[in-house]
Amino acid sequence: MSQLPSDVSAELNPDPRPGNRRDFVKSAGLAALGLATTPLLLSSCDTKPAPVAETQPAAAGGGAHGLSFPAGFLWGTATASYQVEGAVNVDGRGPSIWDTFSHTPGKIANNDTGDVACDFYHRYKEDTQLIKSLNAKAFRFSIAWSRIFPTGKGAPNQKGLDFYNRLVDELLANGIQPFATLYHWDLPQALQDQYKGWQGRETAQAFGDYAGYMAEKLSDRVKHFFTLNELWTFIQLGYGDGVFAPGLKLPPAELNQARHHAVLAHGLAVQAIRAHGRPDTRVGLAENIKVAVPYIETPEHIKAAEIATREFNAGYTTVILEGKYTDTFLKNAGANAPKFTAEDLKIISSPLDFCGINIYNPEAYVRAADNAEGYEKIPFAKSHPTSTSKWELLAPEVLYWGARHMQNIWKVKELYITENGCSGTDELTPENRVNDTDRVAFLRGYLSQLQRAVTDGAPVKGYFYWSLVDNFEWASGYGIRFGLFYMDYKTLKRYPKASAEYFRTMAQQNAVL
Ligand code: GBH
Repeated sequence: MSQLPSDVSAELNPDPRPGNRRDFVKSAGLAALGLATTPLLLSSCDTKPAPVAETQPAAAGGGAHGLSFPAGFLWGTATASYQVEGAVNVDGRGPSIWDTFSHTPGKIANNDTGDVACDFYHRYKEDTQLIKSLNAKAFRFSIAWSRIFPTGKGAPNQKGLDFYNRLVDELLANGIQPFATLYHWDLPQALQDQYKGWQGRETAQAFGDYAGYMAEKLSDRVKHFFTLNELWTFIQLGYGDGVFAPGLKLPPAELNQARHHAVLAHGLAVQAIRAHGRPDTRVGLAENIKVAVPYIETPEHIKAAEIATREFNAGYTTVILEGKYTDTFLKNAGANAPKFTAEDLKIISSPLDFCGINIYNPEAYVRAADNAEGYEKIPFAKSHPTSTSKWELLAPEVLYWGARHMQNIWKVKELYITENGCSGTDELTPENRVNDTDRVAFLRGYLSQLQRAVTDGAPVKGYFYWSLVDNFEWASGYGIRFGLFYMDYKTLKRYPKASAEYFRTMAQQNAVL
């Protein structure tokens, strides 16, 4: 058991019941579901088998002590640079599009900015102890490109690199594996100014160079890299809807081209990481795959959900894993389709070692339909429950189907849930407690479904809860809280929520409890 940091230990039960690690336990009666599906396509994700412990055969047990995960299942939490670091003018960091956007009045709730955020830049040691207190053995963080290359390219900034060196060393010294994301939306402002950001192919090129540099510098210690986080989100909301940085509302042809440059950047980064990283460096992506959930788990609806999922992700995961845009995608785009070469598609679909999926809510419930598409969406009920984030329609089974679709549609051999989490009202009591029963219920429900997916053979090797600590929630500012630890933004003190104790017990026992 890891030690709790002294200032928070009083908040957590210091002596949860002893570990009861068991191997893989079948959740009886559920294993048959979803197995009737046929793989549609070959994937580029399966070329390098993972050196990860094999799932153990079923052992005795189940029931009283919860639903177990296989031995070696990785429990972690996640954050992103702009959301937690603060220290925006420190040690030579260049400005990013999120500095510009958050400082534009009216763009962010309450006009909040990431100037201070959680001050993770200075408190990463304290936060490493929080991670350790959760019994988490992995931490997913992102690197601020403009700390390394203040203008996106050119001469690297040693002081920026040194911060990530210190962070990685601190994590490793505490038995926590670093999983590094190279881009979580904080594009160097200079690249936005010079090339119109992702509208310019040059930005993709610069990203490849930066990725190669990071692999060269960190891959002696960082073994897992993610290229870009959630291409859908930063392209659609940043360049299409204008609600995220850089706040553009591009017409379809230009939006499609920007999206193409982002997937190209992913491929160039994969190649650069292979070229410059140590031979055992492993690379994947972290995409918020749009999941179609079969509204009844019968073969025909499951099939419909697979068809729908492949189309929902046509401009992102599908082209990355298949090396082509789907016919429907190109037909719908018509004259606005992106311009690309066969060579681009080869780069975009460079083989990956694993896939990360960020999953919160389904894109849609679907059913089989006798139409050209082969599926139809069932609109969400107005009363469908959400978290305090109104977009977060709650449906624990989305975690099951996200994992199963990756396995069945694209034959992915190694998967991580790179984000999953729940926002809540999170009030601090006079005793400094946060009774986030909603988040505990969320974790129990979603992780039960994840355990079912693993039991049914989905190759999920780990789970990263979003987020370690409340942080800058983009356009929603600090009003929306996702953390296992509560942030008092006035004092920058962190307090464990009830969900932190819940998580640490699950991580310790490797089971849903
Ligand atoms: C993730 O996105 C992000 O990777 C992470 O940085 C973020 O903090 C976390 O989720 C929680 O939101 O502003 O109403 O237009 C999850 C997918 C896509 C969900 C964008 C919120 C914005 C809705 N997100 N969406 S809105």
